[in-house]
Amino acid sequence: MMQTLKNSQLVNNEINELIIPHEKVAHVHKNNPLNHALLVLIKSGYTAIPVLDHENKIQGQISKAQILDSILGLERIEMERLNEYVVEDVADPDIPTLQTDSTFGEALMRSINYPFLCIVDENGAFIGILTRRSILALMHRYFQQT
Ligand code: 2BA
Repeated sequence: MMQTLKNSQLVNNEINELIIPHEKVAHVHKNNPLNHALLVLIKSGYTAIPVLDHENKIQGQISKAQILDSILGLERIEMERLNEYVVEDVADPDIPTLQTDSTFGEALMRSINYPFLCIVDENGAFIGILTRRSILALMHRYFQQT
């Protein structure tokens, strides 16, 4: 079974259908003020979401924890700093990206440390995300079949 999974290309696999497309992914732009990012995170309910630039390229991800950490003063949470920073000041720029022809094995390995993976096209433009949930769902389906 692992051999089948290793050899399968995302593009040829049902997993391609499991990508949550760009327009359904909650995201922020790198120049957005931090208070906007916190609003999007709270409203969407997600822990972390992708950060894009104006050319639709992935710039990293931002989480509620990073935002709270960045406004933590010595004695209190300094809410006023939410207007002083922009997303790229606090976002994590080092997140892995996959292309649609990446192997399922790569996706599986990356999802060990990352709850979602950003999928980009050949020009580096953001296509959507692959969640750990969809990767596990596909694995589960394979296990049931074998
Ligand atoms: P978390 O926000 O930490 O969410 C962890 C898991 O909790 C999700 O796993 C999902 O099973 C559930 N969950 C959380 N919020 C949900 C909601 N509003 N609706 C339905 N289920 C929800 P995954 O589905 O594997 O997602 C992994 C991570 O991918 C999420 O971590 C979040 O950081 C990101 N993510 C998922 N869908 C997203 C979307 N449409 N826009 C932006 N980010 C998304």
